[in-house]
Amino acid sequence: MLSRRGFLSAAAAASVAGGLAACAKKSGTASSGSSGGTTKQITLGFAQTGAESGWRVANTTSVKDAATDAGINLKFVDSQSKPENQIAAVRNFIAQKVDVISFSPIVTTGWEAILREAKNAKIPVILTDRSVDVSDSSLYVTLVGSDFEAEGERAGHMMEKVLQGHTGPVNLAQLEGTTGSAPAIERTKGFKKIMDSHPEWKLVITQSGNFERAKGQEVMAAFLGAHPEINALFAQNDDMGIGAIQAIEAAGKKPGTDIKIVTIDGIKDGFTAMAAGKINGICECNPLLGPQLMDTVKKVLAGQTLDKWIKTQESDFTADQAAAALPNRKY
Ligand code: GZL
Repeated sequence: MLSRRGFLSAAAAASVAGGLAACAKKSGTASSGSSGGTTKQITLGFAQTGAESGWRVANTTSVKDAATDAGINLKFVDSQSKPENQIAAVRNFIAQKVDVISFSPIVTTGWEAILREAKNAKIPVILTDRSVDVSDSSLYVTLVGSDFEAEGERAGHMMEKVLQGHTGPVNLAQLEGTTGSAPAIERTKGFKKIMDSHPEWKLVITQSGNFERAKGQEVMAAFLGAHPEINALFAQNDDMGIGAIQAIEAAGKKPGTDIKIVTIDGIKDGFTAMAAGKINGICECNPLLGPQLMDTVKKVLAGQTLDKWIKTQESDFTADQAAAALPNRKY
């Protein structure tokens, strides 16, 4: 199985090496549901992961609002965080002969068969947010989303910044996202690169909090029971970090002071916690992918050749920037 980075560079090489025909095919120049790009309204089938976090709720709003603005008929399914539901939704879109299918895969594996069914039905697939591990790069046209490994590295550098002036051992805890999901796999990988460059950092414990606030609180409480020496936390999304704050305070410690905290996403609640000094740094992961997705849908149906990965732009914020940034946060 190719890694995401290896897989994408192979796909890019393939297209550069004269695979334009393949790209045209990948870009889904025609679809069984379209009438050759005339005035027929585009129908997009979108299978969302669920509503596990503030990030996901903002992402859903962005997709729905952008479909309305673009005049695209959106068939939206909430997969309730169950991969089997998501696959069933995609199969249903195929049966309905939608023009394009898009989804944010809950986990990276298990997609080969259903993506082949979509390809055989000549319905182009656009991934948003998260990627899949497949051996055949033509099974989807492109991914519109963030570079999660880079986000993990950014979080590592943010932790370096936050720990400046810290003396003594660094006893790290990590709250991972949904097991088997691209963001969890790749953020862990990116953060580890930076962590491994610091012999004085020790990862005392790591476990999934499933990107959920309540689970983050539950797991962090267990962490602190087993390792009271923890003095730094990397939470792979704001919601788990906010849950962890509740556990840290329940243990009689000061989040942001006794335990330095770095998270990823940048939702309003994360900025509010950071403005209160309870989170020390946030690496943004932009959920507002709707407009980019609708633009990509139209380009695919117009037969345009697209890059295999359309990356989203995002920034990093430290606690001193939180109060000023908060009023401008869009999600
Ligand atoms: C990242 C996205 C992750 C967010 C979480 O792009 O897949 O899933 O970081 C969300 O908040 O649940």
